[in-house]
Amino acid sequence: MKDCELINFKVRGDHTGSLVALEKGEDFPFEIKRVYYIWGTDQKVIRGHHSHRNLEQVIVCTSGSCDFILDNGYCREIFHLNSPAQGLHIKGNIWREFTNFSQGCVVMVLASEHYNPADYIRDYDLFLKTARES
Ligand code: T46
Repeated sequence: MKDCELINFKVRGDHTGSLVALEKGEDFPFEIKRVYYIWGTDQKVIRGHHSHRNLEQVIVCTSGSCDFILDNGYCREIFHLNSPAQGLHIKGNIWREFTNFSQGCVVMVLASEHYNPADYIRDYDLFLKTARES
């Protein structure tokens, strides 16, 4: 799906364990202005239910697994995240829902902008209208 892709991070480390470093300009698509993380969500809960007007994010499941259901207004695609060495890059107006959280799942999100409630589109019909106009 356009504007949504999985990024494979370069994994460093040695026999003591693995390490991923994310630096602006080096294997990372934008300047990070905000980091947040989500944990303690029950398996069947569905989070998200929104899109963003002007935000890029890279989403990493640093522990456990979960499913991201992305919708561009025409089709839906499910991304199963289960590796700290992969990030789901989302840019543009993409409706997202995420669910199927494993025990101990931690989702870390790297965002291109500061938190701004006005950037959210939380009405699905409005999302469809804006997605199909662009
Ligand atoms: C997204 C998905 C993947 C803040 O105060 N600051 C923040 O930076 C964020 C992201 C949230 N909040 C507050 C707003 C709510 O009171 O935290 C509470 C939960 O946020 P929300 O219901 O938006 O959480 P999710 O899991 O539905 O969505 C979040 C992000 O908001 C969203 O941008 O793409 O994770």
